[in-house]
Amino acid sequence: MMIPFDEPSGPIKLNLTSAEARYWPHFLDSKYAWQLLEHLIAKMPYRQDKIMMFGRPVLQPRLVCWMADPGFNIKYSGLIMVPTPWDPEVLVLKQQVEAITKATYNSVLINYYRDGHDSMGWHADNEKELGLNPIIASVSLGANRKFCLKSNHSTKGIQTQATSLLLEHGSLLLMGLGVQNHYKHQLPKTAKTLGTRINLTFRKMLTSA
Ligand SMILES: O=C(O)CCC(=O)C(=O)O
Ligand SMILES: [Mn+2]
Repeated sequence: MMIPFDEPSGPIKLNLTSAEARYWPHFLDSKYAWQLLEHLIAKMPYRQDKIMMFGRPVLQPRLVCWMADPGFNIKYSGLIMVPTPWDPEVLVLKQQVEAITKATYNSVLINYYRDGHDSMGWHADNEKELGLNPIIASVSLGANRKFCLKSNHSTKGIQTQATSLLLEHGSLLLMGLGVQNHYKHQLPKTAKTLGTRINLTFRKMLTSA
């Protein structure tokens, strides 16, 4: 696969309180990003686990693949996942993400949303294995999806409104200092007819789960 050297424009600074986030809409060349999506759909070992919802086991509304340096397990929805070894294409992507975000990562959670019914609920990536101030870099491929952020704090007793951002094909969102500490995020379901999307969140695990 060709390595894209498309000069990415941006970034756009998100207007958040006590948190830093930046968004590069055209991080990857579009054609390369479609090829990468096809590769990740065909070649990665995904799993779909059952989680408890209202006391019943239900399948998670997406497929996942955990890839990391050897020995870095993740605890995810109460399950321990052992990493699959680095895929060479994902390693190239990791290096590009590291160069543009000026940070290093040793793991990535790959989420595969088959269509608009697949989703991820409100959460923060604040597991203790990520340390006190996680920096997470999120690359999106395929269908454009709405991503929502809401503050954990209220102003004068009024809960601040959630903000949303369209995560576009080939984009990069950097969730920097404060985002996991002060905000929650989600990728809501949608009734719109949407195609497949893959999101990769690059993380730096300080210890293994
Ligand atoms: O799919 C997305 O854009 C969000 C993924 C996410 O929040 C996560 O992997 O923790
Ligand atoms: Mn997350």
